[in-house]
Amino acid sequence: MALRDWVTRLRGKEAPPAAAPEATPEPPASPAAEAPPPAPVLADPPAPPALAAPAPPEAAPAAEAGRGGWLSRLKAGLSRSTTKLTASVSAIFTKRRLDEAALEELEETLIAADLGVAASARIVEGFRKTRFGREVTDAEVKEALAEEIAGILAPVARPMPIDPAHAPHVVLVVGVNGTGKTTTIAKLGQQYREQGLRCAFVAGDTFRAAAVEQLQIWGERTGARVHVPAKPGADAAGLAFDALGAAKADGTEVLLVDTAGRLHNKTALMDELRKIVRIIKRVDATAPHSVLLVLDATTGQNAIQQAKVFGEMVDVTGLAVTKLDGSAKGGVVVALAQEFGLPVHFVGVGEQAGDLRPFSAADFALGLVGLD
Ligand SMILES: Nc1nc2c(ncn2[C@@H]2O[C@H](COP(=O)(O)OP(=O)(O)O)[C@@H](O)[C@H]2O)c(=O)[nH]1
Ligand SMILES: [Mg+2]
Repeated sequence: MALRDWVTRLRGKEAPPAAAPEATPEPPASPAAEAPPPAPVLADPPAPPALAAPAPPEAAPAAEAGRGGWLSRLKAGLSRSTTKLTASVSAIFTKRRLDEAALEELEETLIAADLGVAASARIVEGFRKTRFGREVTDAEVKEALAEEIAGILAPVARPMPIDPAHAPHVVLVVGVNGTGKTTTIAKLGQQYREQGLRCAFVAGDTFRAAAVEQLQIWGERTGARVHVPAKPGADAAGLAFDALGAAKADGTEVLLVDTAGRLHNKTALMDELRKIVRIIKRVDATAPHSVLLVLDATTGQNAIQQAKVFGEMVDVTGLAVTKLDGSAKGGVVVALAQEFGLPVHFVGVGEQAGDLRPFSAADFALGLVGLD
């Protein structure tokens, strides 16, 4: 099948990006959405936030301009990962028969590009079945590689379902310090607000004053109520309990709960996260409705380790993979998909509010191997 055909087919098969509930109208495609003004860097709050709608969802017909911008940013972001992979592929396959030695080299290249042992073996197996013994060019290999990678990613490219009927839908955001939890919450808060949802934040990383302040500033800007600890180090579970009670009373539709990420004290962190979940359930037995694990793509195999550890602590329902801009280890997303099969809800490709995007398997696979 021609590359274009399967990309189209694949995009068609993918679930649509996380969207506002049916009752909520799409944000208007303002001209600003096509040429976004400089948006604020979330970690550096003084600049006012760009309140222009984010690029419209990929499926929307009017989305082409926004889509192009997003794609080029993803590609630019992935370029360091891409170079690592494609240089080796080109070196191995310059009009060469796809024999055992070539397959072995390919497998090593994929492992070196952080795709993980299992995914690399699966991809090479696909090559063995369909192309063994044939003479191939590096261009053909890249296309086939993109197809195999997209096949691994497609099942996990799923939006994070938000059901405001939970009143509120509670999202517990977990992950190691520095991966981008607070930033991701701020970005989500802004995006949900633009979709017309009423959001509130819980500054549950109570020991870090900067995290509390960061959320307070973003709360002011996005109109989200921010539940802050009475004093530094206050009990995060108690804070979450009070916040959920207040959210039920004031009609909040999405409650985003920040948490601590001190992995060096694993037992204490596990106790803290489990306590938050337990206490939240006293207010709403169905909560938390989403447990979003934030992973930093620049950490490569550490992200795999973190997914394991956090998976033991709490019932992670999906992933956000941040810092894909400038990571040379973007291939780790393939390893995550193969190993855990958890939905990848979002990818982060920058520090601005619009830089948190739904994950598209086809775009990511093409970007990773450097194809348009
Ligand atoms: N380049 C880039 N930086 C990011 C991204 N997501 C978060 N950051 C930055 O990573 C740093 C840590 O983020 P923060 O949200 O404070 O992490 P937390 O400790 O998990 O809450 C901040 O400087 C963020 O601006 C991303 O997708 N790309
Ligand atoms: Mg934080």
